[in-house]
Amino acid sequence: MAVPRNSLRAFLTQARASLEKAINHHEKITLVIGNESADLDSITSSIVYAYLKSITHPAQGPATLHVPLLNIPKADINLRPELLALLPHANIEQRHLITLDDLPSLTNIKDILLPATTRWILVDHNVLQGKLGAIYADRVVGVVDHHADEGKIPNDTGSEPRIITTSGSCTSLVINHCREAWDRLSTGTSSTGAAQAQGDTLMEDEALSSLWDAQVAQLALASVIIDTINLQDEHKTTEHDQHAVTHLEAKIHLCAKIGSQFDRTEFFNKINDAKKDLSPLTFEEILRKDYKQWSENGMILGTSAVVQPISFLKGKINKNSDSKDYRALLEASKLFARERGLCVFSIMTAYESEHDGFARELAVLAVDERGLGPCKKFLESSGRKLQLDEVDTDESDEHWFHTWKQGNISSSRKQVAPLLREAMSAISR
Ligand SMILES: [Mn+2]
Repeated sequence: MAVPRNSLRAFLTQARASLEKAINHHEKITLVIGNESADLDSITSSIVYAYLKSITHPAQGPATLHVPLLNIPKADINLRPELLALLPHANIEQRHLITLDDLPSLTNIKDILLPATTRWILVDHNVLQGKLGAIYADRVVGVVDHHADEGKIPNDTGSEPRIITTSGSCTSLVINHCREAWDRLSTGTSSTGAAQAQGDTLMEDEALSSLWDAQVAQLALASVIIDTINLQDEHKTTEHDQHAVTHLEAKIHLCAKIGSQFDRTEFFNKINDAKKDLSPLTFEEILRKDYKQWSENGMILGTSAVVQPISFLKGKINKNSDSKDYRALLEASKLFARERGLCVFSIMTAYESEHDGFARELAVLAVDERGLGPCKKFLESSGRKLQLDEVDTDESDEHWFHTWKQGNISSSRKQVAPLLREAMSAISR
């Protein structure tokens, strides 16, 4: 389907219509999906990739409409205040986002959205997980990711990218991959009949397209600067991120309307403040907000990344009682983990501490007996590497639960989850 150059808002409306058509008439469809934690990076990677790929032409042939799919139900959008704060900058609203709720029910999806009619591009992960993975993993045709390569995507992806490399933000890799084609569009003769601005004023094509570009650029930039702490985090920031920021800022400044008042630090503070504000969320919602799970050796590992310290979580649960007591946290975590059939559950916090600056903590729970061996193994093999410093310990008969200060602050879930998975796969069943 040919896609005219258009605003992100108009594009998302068209993408939704195209998905509906594919579902109702078994038409071919290309989907771009981020990982199931659906953090800001996954969401902007899929939207920006889909948008830019849809409006730019590959070397041969016309552009293909790509549908960006958020890997969460619609209700979970509300767990992401940083996304809600960002959407107005891209002139889009919650209702424009396409989520798992827009797919047919998972029980009969394969009869409606026939695997053979679908193509999938993975961004911000490189293995399609869960039920979608069970049905559509063979239909993955390309990937852009910054996690460890799990070797599931063929080496030759033909005309689609196979980019898996270290960077602070996956969105940076998306931008750098698409920027040439995007630039060609801006300098080329790309104007379309879509130059009718809202409010019925006909704007000059160039002013309009630079506004659209600046809106998309802000959407992308937010993830890059959130994931690299405005390029200040030396452990995470790479050249890819720096190049992407330079490019995106230039796009923003090309638009007089947005560029004249744009300040990157101010923008970072705004989105980051929204991200850290967990006050409206319940304990369970906080754990769901940035959640990932893996199957390993017949066991399931669940992990929640949280941007406030464990003391904050204890306060959420304990409310009026002693907020130092870990037992309520243990019980509430166990409940969350059991609902998901987990053997091992981990909470990883990262936050700004008043006294020590940036800090991390780790909590690990063996949810049932099977989880016990892997948990012990993990502590034995990775405790020193992560510089784990004991805070709470419960190794009574029914529990194995620890919380630690994590001295090694450069290890995020990207590093810690593989260590847990290694321990799980090393245990003989
Ligand atoms: Mn990411």
